[in-house]
Amino acid sequence: MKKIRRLLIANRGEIALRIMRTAQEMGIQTIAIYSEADRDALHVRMADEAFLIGPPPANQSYLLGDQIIQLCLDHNIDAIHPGYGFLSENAAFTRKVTAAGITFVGPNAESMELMGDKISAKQTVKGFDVPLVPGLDEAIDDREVAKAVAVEIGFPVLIKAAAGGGGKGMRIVENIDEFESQMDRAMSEALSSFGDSAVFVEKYVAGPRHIEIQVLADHHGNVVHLFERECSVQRRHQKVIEEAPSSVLSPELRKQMGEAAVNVCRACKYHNAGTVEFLLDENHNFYFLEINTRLQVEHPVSELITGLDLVREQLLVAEGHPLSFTQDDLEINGHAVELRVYAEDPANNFLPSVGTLSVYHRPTGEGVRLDDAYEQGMEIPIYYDPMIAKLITYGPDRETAIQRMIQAIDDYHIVGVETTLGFGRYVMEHEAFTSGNFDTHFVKNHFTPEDLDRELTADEQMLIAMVSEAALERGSLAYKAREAYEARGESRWKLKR
Ligand code: MV4
Repeated sequence: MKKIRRLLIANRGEIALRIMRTAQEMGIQTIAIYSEADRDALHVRMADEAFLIGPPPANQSYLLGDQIIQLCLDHNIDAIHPGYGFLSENAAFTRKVTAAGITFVGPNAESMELMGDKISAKQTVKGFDVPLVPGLDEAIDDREVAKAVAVEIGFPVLIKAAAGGGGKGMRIVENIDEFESQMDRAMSEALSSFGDSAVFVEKYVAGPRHIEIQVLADHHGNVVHLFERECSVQRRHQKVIEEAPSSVLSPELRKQMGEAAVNVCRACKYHNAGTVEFLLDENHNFYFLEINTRLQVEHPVSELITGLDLVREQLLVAEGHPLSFTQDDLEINGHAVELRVYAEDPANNFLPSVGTLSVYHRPTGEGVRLDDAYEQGMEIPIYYDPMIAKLITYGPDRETAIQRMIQAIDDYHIVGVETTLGFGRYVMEHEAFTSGNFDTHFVKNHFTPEDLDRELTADEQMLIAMVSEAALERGSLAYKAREAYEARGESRWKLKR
């Protein structure tokens, strides 16, 4: 454990900027890496030093662990912060970093390995007072044995791939007649997707909420939780909106889930920041799913309600400091909501919509935080995640946070790509969301593209007519006219009333 003087951020985009901001506040020198697609990116400009690492594809740049380690050795760099994605949950990389004498700002390789596999995660937490979904905690390949287990658990059951993640390789089985065929499919899917046919069987929890607990553990045996985040509004396992606290947890349930999350950390000897994921069923039973061994995209909502800077805490823990507070020192203040703003078209099945940000006007105001890495005129590269920004609002209560979110969405002008801003506005005004009565099926149950509609003014309609006419006559002029129209910043999606 040693003081961090020079920190390499093995990431890009908003999270690289987010990490640099805190590191610089703490007097730590920041070193960026970048791909050829990111020569003009803000994380390169903002860092004290920056190194080109390779061509745009991540496997030729941001994922080149050995080169990144060599760069640290060559340039006297003490520590690596991996951010999220890329190398952040790669146990082999973590092990090599540590072996090279470099501080990895995150948990150790052993807890990543134990928790990376769903079956070993279940086995690890056994005996640590962590509630699990009824079912198996071992891989099974005998269909008859598996069927008997399913009957015992009771249908519907869920067959999951041991190596699976993000919902891949899961099969719901409604009744015994479908069991064998679904098990065969699950196993061949698991083999082709993960190179491992191991599956296990669990009770299917219908209509669950996804509640996760932020945890923080130092190297001196102190583990605390920073309460929950509600992440049920997601689409195909991609989170869209997160908030803290959840509107359905009683103080008693919050305490129980927090303690279970701390127990998960103790079970795998966890260090640094992590997130323990739970399912919460309609009767408010909760079940451990997995632990994400990284700083998460949605960490800002926890920062806003606790007043902590999670990156600062991560760096202090990595330097070997004990946590400077106990569980009893922590309390929830206010309410925070986050919207992930993606360059995706909600009207077109959320297809990526990359291009140049011809207009980029950021919202400001009381209780508004925007974590982004773009400026007007920049291009969104096709090589990486199409997230443009995280729009986070905070207020003394949930209603205020939601109202501020709606206002901030209206003040946020993005032209040049389609975005999920209008979709976010739709959710913020939806009765199921405002009442707090929603689950992981919210988007599927409540959203169709027809819910979004453009509100066009008379002169916009006129302009479109002119543009269309010109388009018929001469191509390039039409393009210019369209650009002029878009530059007015009025092509945002709005809620149909
Ligand atoms: C479940 C479940 C219902 N019952 N397990 C999806 C991702 C993976 N980490 C676990 N997932 C689920 N596991 C049982 N026994 C429902 C889901 C699930 C889900 C979980 C969290 C957030 C969104 C989800 C969307 C669909 C299904």
